[in-house]
Amino acid sequence: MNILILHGPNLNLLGTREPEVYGRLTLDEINARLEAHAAAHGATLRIVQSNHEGTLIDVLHDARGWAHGVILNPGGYTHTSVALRDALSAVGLPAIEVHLSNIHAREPFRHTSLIAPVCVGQISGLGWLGYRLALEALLERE
Ligand code: CA2
Repeated sequence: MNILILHGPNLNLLGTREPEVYGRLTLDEINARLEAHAAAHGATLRIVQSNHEGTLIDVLHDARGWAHGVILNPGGYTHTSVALRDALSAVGLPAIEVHLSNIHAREPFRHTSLIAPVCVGQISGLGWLGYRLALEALLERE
């Protein structure tokens, strides 16, 4: 099973600031844990981080050709990007939205996700573990 993991804007800064909100792990450390979990379950990951909306959309379009599922943390685009939602909807792959922090316990502008309605589900507030749980969920689906 091939899975795309997509990290949105500013997530490359993980581990450098705001550990009380986003945890202490760097993005590379999170990715290494996910790679280890995937390998143990015979799954292949492609992991991409981008700070650019268009790049995230291009990567989603490309995933149509090879991925069986998508795990994405759209970062701030969660709350603003109709274009990213349209792209995810267009590719038609099962997707799980992940947030490190609990977006529903934060500022009101973070309570709405434009992406969640085109996902199988959303995991929010469980830190890096949310990604692993999303991976487990996608692996169970097939
Ligand atoms: O909780 C999440 O995972 C978010 O997707 C993170 C986004 C935020 O805009 C969403 O509302 C919730 C922000 C990512 C910023 O990442 C940073 C990491 C370290 C230091 C500063 C920012």
